[in-house]
Amino acid sequence: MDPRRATGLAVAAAVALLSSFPLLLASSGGAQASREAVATDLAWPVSFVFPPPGPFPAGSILYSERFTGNVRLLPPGGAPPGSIVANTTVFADGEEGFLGIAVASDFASRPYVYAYHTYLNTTTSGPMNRVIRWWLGPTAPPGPPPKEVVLDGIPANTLHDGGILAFADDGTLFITTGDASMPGNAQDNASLSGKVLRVRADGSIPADNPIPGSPVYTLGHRNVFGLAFQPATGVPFISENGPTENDEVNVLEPGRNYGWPIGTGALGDPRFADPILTYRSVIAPTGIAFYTGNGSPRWTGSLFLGDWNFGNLHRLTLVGPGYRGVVGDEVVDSVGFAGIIDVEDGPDGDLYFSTPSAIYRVRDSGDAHSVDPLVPLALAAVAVLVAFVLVTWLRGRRRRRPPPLPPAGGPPP
Ligand SMILES: [Ca+2]
Repeated sequence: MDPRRATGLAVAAAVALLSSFPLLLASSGGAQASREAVATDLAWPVSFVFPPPGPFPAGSILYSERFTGNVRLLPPGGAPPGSIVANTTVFADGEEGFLGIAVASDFASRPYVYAYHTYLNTTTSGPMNRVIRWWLGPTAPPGPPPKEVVLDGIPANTLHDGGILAFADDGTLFITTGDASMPGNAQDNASLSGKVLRVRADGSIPADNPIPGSPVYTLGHRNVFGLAFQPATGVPFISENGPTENDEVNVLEPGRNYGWPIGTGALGDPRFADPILTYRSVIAPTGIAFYTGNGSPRWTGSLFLGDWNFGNLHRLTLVGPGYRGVVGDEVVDSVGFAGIIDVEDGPDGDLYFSTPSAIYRVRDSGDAHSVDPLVPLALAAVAVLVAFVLVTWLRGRRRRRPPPLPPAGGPPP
């Protein structure tokens, strides 16, 4: 090899290694957030909400307990686990149980708490998921809060039960479901499996749903544990769990098909809506929330996403029309495996998340970078060393090369 070409190759290798630093920085994580426990020793707070002030003091948290069927109230500064304000009988196996909880923006005047839970259906003698609501306002006569069924008949299974609830700005309730281990049902609009559903607060079907008379809003989902509305546009975003690859973040458009089980990730097929972000190696994404507070100004407008497999809290920076361009994905906090379940934007300007045993408050610690400054220096040293070894080796090879052979075809002179 020509020595100038060899040197050029070595330099190119070093430059390639060095140029990967911004990527390493962008995808690395660490303690960019400071974390404070709000409540510990909790029993699986799968979902929590901050109800608007009214029936409960400002800053109160209502949360679901996955195995007990309890809704608990944790007032600000109150002792965990808080008091039981409602209960339903749950069937809990695998991913089943008491999952989602939600309140509408008119909670102060209409104090309904909504819940998504698995129960044992006596007609089918099997588990089923449904959405119920309790009235937490004054009751007469006194007793447990009155309970109503909002939407029933959502297939349940040990795996893939979805179960996240959230109200849109227009007062409609969005409900995420899973494919309940029957992947084909995600493509069948007659089934409530593998969908995102939209109903009115009383469970009736909005007149402007994409399929007349049906709660189906989008189809082709495998299992959805995260749902949040972009604050400027009101458009719903979801996180979605892939099988052994391709976890997704999707922007929901009414009536669109998100591909499962025909394919996952960006399919580039006009029949399907592509995700705005795909994790090729699965992280098991859970709760998502847009941060609107001012306690951590650098975070304002970002979409936060929790994951189960690593317990990482991701901050996604979104740009462009409809906030569909993901230009940053930083891990700002991490609690390890059996990680984050719900992520919520707090009314006090801070961000919150839950784990199987706790609810935490997190805030931007103000660190410029979450990466140890020694990491880029060490990588630069490695790049220089690689270049040096490569050049030295190629020069050595050139010196050891035997003298040129005489031209073929005749005896030596
Ligand atoms: Ca998809």
